[in-house]
Amino acid sequence: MNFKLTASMMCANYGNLEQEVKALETGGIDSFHIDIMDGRYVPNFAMSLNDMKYIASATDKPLDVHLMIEHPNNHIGLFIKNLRPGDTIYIHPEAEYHPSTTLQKVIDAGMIPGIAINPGTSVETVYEMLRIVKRVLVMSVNPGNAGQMYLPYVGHKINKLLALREEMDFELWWDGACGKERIIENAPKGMDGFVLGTTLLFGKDRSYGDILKDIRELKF
Ligand code: S6P
Ligand code: MG
Repeated sequence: MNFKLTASMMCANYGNLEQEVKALETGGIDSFHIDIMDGRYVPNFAMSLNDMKYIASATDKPLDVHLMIEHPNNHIGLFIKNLRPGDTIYIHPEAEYHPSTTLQKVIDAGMIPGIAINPGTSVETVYEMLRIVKRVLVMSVNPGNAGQMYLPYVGHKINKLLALREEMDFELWWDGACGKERIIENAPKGMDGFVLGTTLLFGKDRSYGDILKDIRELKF
């Protein structure tokens, strides 16, 4: 089945970030998910610009930058400047007065524009933006922390978004508490990718390569 896997780098071991990046690459990860937080839009500070720049310098794989910051338009240039064409930038529409203006800057820079949809945000609220973006990140936990419990009501949103994909062109990705059950349930429906954090990938006593291989060999 053709789905992608990205590693949530806020869950990585910062004692040796270079080794983490290399081990994930060798293990077959498709991209690196970078959770940028400002302590205002979400109640945490996870990764910041320097972490992102370092990981960008340490890999040729795409970066998948999830901005959990207020008014991303004020700072979007900093991120664009340090990323490559083909990298993805997700914003949270609630955090912006004019999200489509911000997304246009991402498009103009040759990057992939995305929105992240919080558990409490309905598909209808972001409907028009689905025409602009190329990726939709469905949050199945409230943004801000790794290691949270999956919120089951979010599952209903997936079917709605999959139906809308018939008329609009975007990829659908899962972020939050992603376990094997979530992949088994959603990959066959056509979900394009999954963000892997503490639930499935980090802090285990197996290599990243073994874990990623198991996921790719899941039986549906
Ligand atoms: C949450 C963030 C996510 C987490 C991811 C961690 O604010 O956007 O990307 O890092 O959910 O995975 P897990 O399996 O620990 O929930
Ligand atoms: Mg994220």
